[in-house]
Amino acid sequence: MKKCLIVGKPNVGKTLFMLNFAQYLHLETVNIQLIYYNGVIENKSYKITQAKELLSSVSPFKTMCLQVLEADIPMGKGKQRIQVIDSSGLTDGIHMNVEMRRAMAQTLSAIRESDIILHLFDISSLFYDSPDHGISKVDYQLAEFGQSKNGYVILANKIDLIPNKRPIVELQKLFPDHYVIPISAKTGLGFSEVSTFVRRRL
Ligand SMILES: Nc1nc2c(ncn2[C@@H]2O[C@H](COP(=O)(O)OP(=O)(O)O)[C@@H](O)[C@H]2O)c(=O)[nH]1
Ligand SMILES: [Mg+2]
Repeated sequence: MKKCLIVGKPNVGKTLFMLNFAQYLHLETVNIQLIYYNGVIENKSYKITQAKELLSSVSPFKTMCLQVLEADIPMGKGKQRIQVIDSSGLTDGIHMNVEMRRAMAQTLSAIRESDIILHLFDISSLFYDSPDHGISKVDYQLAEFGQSKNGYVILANKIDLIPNKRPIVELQKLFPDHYVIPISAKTGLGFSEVSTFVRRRL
């Protein structure tokens, strides 16, 4: 089964995206497999609404393992089952907390093993005073890695929070070689484009 990994810095909306995208793909209940860096696996089953309350949060670093669910991507008259994988946020430098370091290392190996990489940015938090608009090194590194990968795409998330299109244009300028899809993990805007992107790479 093809693997579709969601990556990005903490708090950009990875977990909310996974759950609302699963709902968009008609899942009402999600069976989530939690895979910890030490190999421990837990299986949980939630209603989507319940999962959103429990798993997506205003406090960063809520997700400390890989969270895997299976969903069907529509393909013409049929569909294809894929794994959608939510990961722990990546940050620059070496994190103080050893558990976090291990969770991030786990995310890095998942990047190598995945067929499709959805790289999320929080478009509402770009600032224009610095030349790189406050985008971190790890985001640039991921984008660079993405150049060698056909299934890599940037998702410019939280567009429901921006007053105009400028942040989207600026982000596209920073990553001219990549396809950027504006989305809102909260409202579902842009989900059909994401679904089309995924379908074309299966
Ligand atoms: N307004 C808005 N808030 C969002 C969006 N996506 C995520 N959030 C909020 O951002 C916070 C972090 O989301 P979460 O999914 O936990 O981020 P993660 O750390 O990347 O998994 C939560 O409070 C979400 O409700 C979005 O598209 N629009
Ligand atoms: Mg999360």
